[in-house]
Amino acid sequence: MTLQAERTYKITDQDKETFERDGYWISPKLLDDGQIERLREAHERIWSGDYDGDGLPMNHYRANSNPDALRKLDNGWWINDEVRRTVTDPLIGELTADLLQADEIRLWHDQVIYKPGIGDKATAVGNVGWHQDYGYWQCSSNPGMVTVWIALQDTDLTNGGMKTIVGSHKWGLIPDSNTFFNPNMEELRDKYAAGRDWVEEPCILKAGQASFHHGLTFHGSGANTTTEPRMSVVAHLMPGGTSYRAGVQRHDNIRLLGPRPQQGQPFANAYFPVLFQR
Ligand SMILES: O=C(O)CCC(=O)C(=O)O
Repeated sequence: MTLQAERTYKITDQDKETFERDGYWISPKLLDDGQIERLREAHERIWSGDYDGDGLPMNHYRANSNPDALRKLDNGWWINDEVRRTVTDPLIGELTADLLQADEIRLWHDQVIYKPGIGDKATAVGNVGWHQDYGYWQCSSNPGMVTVWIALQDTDLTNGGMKTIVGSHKWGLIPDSNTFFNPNMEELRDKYAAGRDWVEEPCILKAGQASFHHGLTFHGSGANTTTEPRMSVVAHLMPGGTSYRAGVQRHDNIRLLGPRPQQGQPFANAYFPVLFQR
């Protein structure tokens, strides 16, 4: 029996407690089967270079030409209408606003991520190293942004699902935690876990479910040992009023503020669309 999408779901006190205690919360199924299928087709189109409109994504990354390597791009919403519909979905915005008790939610940027299935090959090129998202986003005033990771197939550890470190959002920003692209999970765990309570929890999701994690929550993912790809669309969301912190760290979003960004300038133009406002 397929699950129904819960398009009218409201955050409960218990959901909020879970998010605040653990640093992440798993939603019910938010996307219906038609939308999941369209997003899977969007992946196929995107990876073959078939874009909506005449533009390009903000970034396109592939570790190397190895077909087993992780593929991802940032700001798929610039080049695919279905990704745009998903990462600007008012429901995702409202759930995030309720988790954060914020009045407005905007898109910081998105990611389209494809992790090939490698079966029993011994390679780490599909891994996502343990990291904190805010390790990349220190040019923003708010470490408490939220990443919404949406599964486009049932996802668990066999197909390289994410793991989160329970409660790690309470550790603050750990130096040099921008290690998404370091596939050596053991080395990173040893570095970050030292003297801390390191509890790994798998994010087990049905297709159309999402995990919402805090910008300081450590997370990463290992090999996809199946023979099918693991596909996802990810919306990184920020509360309204999130602004530029000058002189800390480079990020491609800074240039979207214009040629002379100013300390304290809100990320609040058309590159950062509003998903939800009270
Ligand atoms: O797709 C993954 O395994 C990790 C993605 C991630 O780091 C993120 O969405 O913040």
